[in-house]
Amino acid sequence: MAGIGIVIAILVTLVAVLIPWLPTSASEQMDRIEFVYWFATVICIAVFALVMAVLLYSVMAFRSPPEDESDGPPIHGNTGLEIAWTVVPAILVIAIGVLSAFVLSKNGEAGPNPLNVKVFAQQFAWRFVYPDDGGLKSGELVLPLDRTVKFEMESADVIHSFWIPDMGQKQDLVPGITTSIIVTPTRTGMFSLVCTELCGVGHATMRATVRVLSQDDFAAWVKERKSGGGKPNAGAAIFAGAGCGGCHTFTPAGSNGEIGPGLDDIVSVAQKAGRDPAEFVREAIVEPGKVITPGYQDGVMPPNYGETLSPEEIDALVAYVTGAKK
Ligand code: HEC
Ligand SMILES: [Cu+2]
Repeated sequence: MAGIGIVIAILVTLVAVLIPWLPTSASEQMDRIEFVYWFATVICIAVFALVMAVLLYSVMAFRSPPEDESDGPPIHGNTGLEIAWTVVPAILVIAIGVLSAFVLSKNGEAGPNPLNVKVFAQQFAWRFVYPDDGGLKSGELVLPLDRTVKFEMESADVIHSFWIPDMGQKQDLVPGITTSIIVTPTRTGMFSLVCTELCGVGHATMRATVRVLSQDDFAAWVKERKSGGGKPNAGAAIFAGAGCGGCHTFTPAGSNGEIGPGLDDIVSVAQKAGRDPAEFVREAIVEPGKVITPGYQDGVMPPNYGETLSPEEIDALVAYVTGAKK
């Protein structure tokens, strides 16, 4: 019986270890979440192996011969066994519960000096604001390595949900309230932020890139973005800050989003349609539902840039996208 149990435990362990069920952890919080998973998985493997060993052994050892149709002997149970199979699982479940509660509370700790980042979600785009860095705006989530980040999140319309799979933590954004979540990145590189709450037709496209930089590179990025927010590149800063690059490929901005049409040839697209490029782009930004680019869906591009951006910001953006000035 012990032999069967060991074979089953080895087989199931191989399934657990050899298949990459989870992404490689990129945050302290994800490390703790993985630990809880492994803790529960080891318990599950032990219980599964024990139950299967007893079951398979019994099927083979107590098999009745084909001609035997008599009833089995009446058995009244076994008090010792029943206590054991009630108490042991109770202890295991409580252990998983206590460990989970501990990890949940640890993962909610921001520490003494977190970097604050505000997250704004709306159908179907993410925007990020860095209040500690003079209200810097970005459509890409850029984070420093090994620094705890506290996200404060708001939704402008429906319920969205913030999830960076490699970093484990997940939190809903609910209209009318501010929710928060803590992440401490432990690996540099590019990751994806996805919306995990079905929020409308564009839900599947509601993604943002997450870039984790060393602390020095992060400081350099902040500096560059702050100086880029001045007069000459105002359009570029707004393009980046409003999240346009998440959906549109635009070479001057270095963006490669593929959810909306590429904007590199926007001037000739407008001219072919017999329109003034600036007017065409302005309309596309302020009233995206008015003319839908063939092959793309209505209702994906956020409809309220006319309200969230000031008239000067829209002017700068139109000039930038049409290449009117650098
Ligand atoms: C969530 C994705 C998304 C975001 C964010 C987004 N767009 Fe769009 N955009 C689209 C889609 C999809 C279309 C095509 C459908 C349509 O015309 O509404 C589009 C169309 C356009 C067009 C017309 C293109 C053409 O070839 O006709 C322009 C110009 C444009 N967007 C500019 C912008 C700018 C500038 C921003 C940032 C302020 C922005 N978009 C943000 C998805 C997005
Ligand atoms: Cu969403």
